[in-house]
Amino acid sequence: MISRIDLRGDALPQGAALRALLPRADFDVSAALEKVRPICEDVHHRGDAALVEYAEKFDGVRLAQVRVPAEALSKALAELDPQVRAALEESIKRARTVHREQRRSPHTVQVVPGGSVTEKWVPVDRVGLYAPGGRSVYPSSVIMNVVPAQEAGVESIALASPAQAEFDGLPHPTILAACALLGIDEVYAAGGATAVAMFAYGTESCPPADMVTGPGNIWVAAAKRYFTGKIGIDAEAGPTEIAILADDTADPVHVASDLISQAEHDPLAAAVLVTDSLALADAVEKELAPQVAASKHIEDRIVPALEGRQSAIVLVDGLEEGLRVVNAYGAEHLEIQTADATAVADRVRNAGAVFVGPWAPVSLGDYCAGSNHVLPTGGCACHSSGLSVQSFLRGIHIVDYSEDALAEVAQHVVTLAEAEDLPAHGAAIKARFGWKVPGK
Ligand code: HSO
Ligand code: ZN
Repeated sequence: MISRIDLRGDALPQGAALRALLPRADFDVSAALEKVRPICEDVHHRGDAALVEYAEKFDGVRLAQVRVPAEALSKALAELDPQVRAALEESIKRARTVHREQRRSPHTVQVVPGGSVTEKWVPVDRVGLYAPGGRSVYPSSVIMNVVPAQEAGVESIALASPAQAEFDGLPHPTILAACALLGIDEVYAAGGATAVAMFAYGTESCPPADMVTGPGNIWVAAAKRYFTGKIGIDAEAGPTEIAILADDTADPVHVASDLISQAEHDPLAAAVLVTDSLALADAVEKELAPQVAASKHIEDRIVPALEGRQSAIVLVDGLEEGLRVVNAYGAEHLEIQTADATAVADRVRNAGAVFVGPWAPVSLGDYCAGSNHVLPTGGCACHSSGLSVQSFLRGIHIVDYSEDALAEVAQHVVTLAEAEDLPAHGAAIKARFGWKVPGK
């Protein structure tokens, strides 16, 4: 059911060579880009009319309007199962507790007497958040996007999620209820690339946004790539990934269930176990079969995900090698199930989020740890972070120099300007001192 990659024996290669030995899905965003380009441009030129047409084509439903009426939001909240409501509220509370601490205060550095640089943090004015709605209807992702934006102080927050035929062209009621719980009243029934284009260009019913964040399928990722440089995006999210670094102290029942938990998302989801224990590898493999058989999304997602080339059990000589492998892989989620898991986790450099020990499974982080579940995939954890308050802030330098402070450094500015053959740069200094360099 899951393949093995045996890296025992020989010395492990370095960096990219090691990465090339590790499993990963093909996620060809550039091919999808060609397909989303005309759709995005159509939304640009025809606005709401295009959104209505695409909802009919892709979601099989005729929209009465693109913007979700306020009554639909309050109705969804009123009809929400009380247990789901309580769980969403707990998830929101914990996410707020963590994200509130990520706010940043302005910071001033006195470079010289009379010369200072302050960095102030300003939230993006308006963001569009995307919550998927096809195979995956995740109110938890609404929380993971909305909470950091709100805690960052973003004033205008809109959310889009695909129209659902079974709900008369509205997004899924649990998505709407989550919005209502979070105080988001600007919601649109728009899906995939069309939603990203709606936020990027604006339409008659939706003002344009400065930034779009949120998970999604390959079409959402392609649309985000299309708009890179025009608006802010968080990341091109790919299929979800779990890597587990485990030794012979790990419980194979837990390891197997955690691998399956993320395989459940998508046939392209990746489940990777890295271990120096052949006994654990065998036990996990044995344990997978009955657990998979007892799961829900067996044939359409879990089996193809576990059997796909993106998933594997990777055998290594020891913990040191295991750490090198997981650092080269840069998983979206990395569980450490080893002796002294805290010390091992401390040595992880590349991962979207690290889950330490037997009581912190990825499912906890998906819903109720307080951490964010919008995380870098596809190895992007080697250079990027998950969604946070910081994602919605811009740091602006405020440069404040007095006449004396400028005079003191004027010669250096003029010298560097001349060295770069940019004399007008130097002239902008001299003009302030009677066309001379002060002190000369
Ligand atoms: N594991 C997914 C997020 C999610 N899980 C949503 C359940 N619902 C990507 O981090
Ligand atoms: Zn998940």
